[in-house]
Amino acid sequence: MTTLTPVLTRNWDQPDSFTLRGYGDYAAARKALGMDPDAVIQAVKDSGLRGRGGAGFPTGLKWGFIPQNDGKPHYLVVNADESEPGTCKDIPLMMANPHALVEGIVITSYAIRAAHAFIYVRGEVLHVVRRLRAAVREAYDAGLLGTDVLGSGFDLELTVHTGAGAYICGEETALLDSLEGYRGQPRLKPPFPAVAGLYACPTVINNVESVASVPSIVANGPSWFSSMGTEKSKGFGIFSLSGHVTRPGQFEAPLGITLRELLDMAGGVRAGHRLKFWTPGGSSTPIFTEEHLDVPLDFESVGAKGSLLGTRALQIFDETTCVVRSVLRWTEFYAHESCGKCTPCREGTYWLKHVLKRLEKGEGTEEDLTTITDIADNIVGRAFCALGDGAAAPIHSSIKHFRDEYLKHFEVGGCPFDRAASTVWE
Ligand code: L3W
Repeated sequence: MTTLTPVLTRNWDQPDSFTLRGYGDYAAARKALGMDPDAVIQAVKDSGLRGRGGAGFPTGLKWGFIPQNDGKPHYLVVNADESEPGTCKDIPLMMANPHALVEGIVITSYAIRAAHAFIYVRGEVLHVVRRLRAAVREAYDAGLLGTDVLGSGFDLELTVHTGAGAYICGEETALLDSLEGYRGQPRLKPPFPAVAGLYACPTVINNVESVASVPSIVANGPSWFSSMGTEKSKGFGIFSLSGHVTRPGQFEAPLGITLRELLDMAGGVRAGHRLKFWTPGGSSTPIFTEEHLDVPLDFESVGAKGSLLGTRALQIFDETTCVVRSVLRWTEFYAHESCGKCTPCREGTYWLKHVLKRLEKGEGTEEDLTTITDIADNIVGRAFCALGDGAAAPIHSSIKHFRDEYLKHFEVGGCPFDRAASTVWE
């Protein structure tokens, strides 16, 4: 039986967890600042930490891409634009434990030789913005940021920048455009940000949870971190359980834990109901069903079953949920959030939304299933960024697992679910 591994969530229930006094004395940053920056990068490489924002790219490898002695400024940008439907880990982390992030920023910036770091956070989450700014102020006052950090000779400025609330700005290059003051739209890659990022300078962009995990790696050593998790998916991560679950919330556990185990800890699917479908990593990842309850939640195992670990946003739906309506809701989100830069995503999400609306009302035909599959097929791999592929994920997977439920909508001429009574459709 896998157990929880509270590291980032360790002090979340303490009333002063978000203050410097409640957090600690930045012992990991003190240790890192006494090391050679390359040794810090090597430690993160050895730990096996992979990006916690969705793609799982090796963090130490990404840091190692930053060219040295190039005469250009280097930047660290923390992607705190959490907005994927179901994803709710970075916001509670920044609320309860902002100093883990700030300490991670000090260490990461030192390793990649950056003198200026940014946290790009969603502007709507004003409570988080205030919490971050208070933590940053505390860190400056304590000599943990600014000139000559902790007497090491290393200088670091940290800016908290608020976005205006567009999902696309969580895509790393759109985020950079937004941070530079332009409309947030993805850039063509390569060049990757590690070569030409913010202001065309070498830039590391990491997710909040990735950076916040770094102090524990420096403090405890890479082998401590790599002793947890699976062969290729090392360490721990925050799994967010939401939806039809008895005790929703964030569960920090080694990668490779299963939904069955997590549900046991969360009190199971809400009383009197059973699991129908779920997302392993947010709405951009193909849906799973009951047959996937024992799939280890690591990058490889989830991938082998046709989905993605993504942000470990486990949205749980019981048998009272209409899968067609859920997919329609997600698709409306993607159509609204498509930035419009590329045709497959802009037009594809628009048409998916309209055909799905017809299907959900029971006014469609079986041919419409072919149409939405065709539209989704023409988005995957053809869109400028991952938003398009994400929009297609629930379409393909819901038709694969729940084709009969789509057909039932035409047969009864409407949605067969009684939403008000939340009854079971048989
Ligand atoms: C230098 C190379 N750098 C890759 C870097 C690249 C990026 C990272 C991963 O998508 C996923 C997406 C969503 N030289 C490099 C290189 N890099 N090759 O590595 O890159 P990539 O392209 O694999 O992924 P991505 O575009 O960063 C992220 C999925 O996450 N997702 C969404 C999550 C949403 C949130 C949120 O709301 N905050 O996290 C959920 O599944 O679909 O597949 O840094 O530059 N040769």
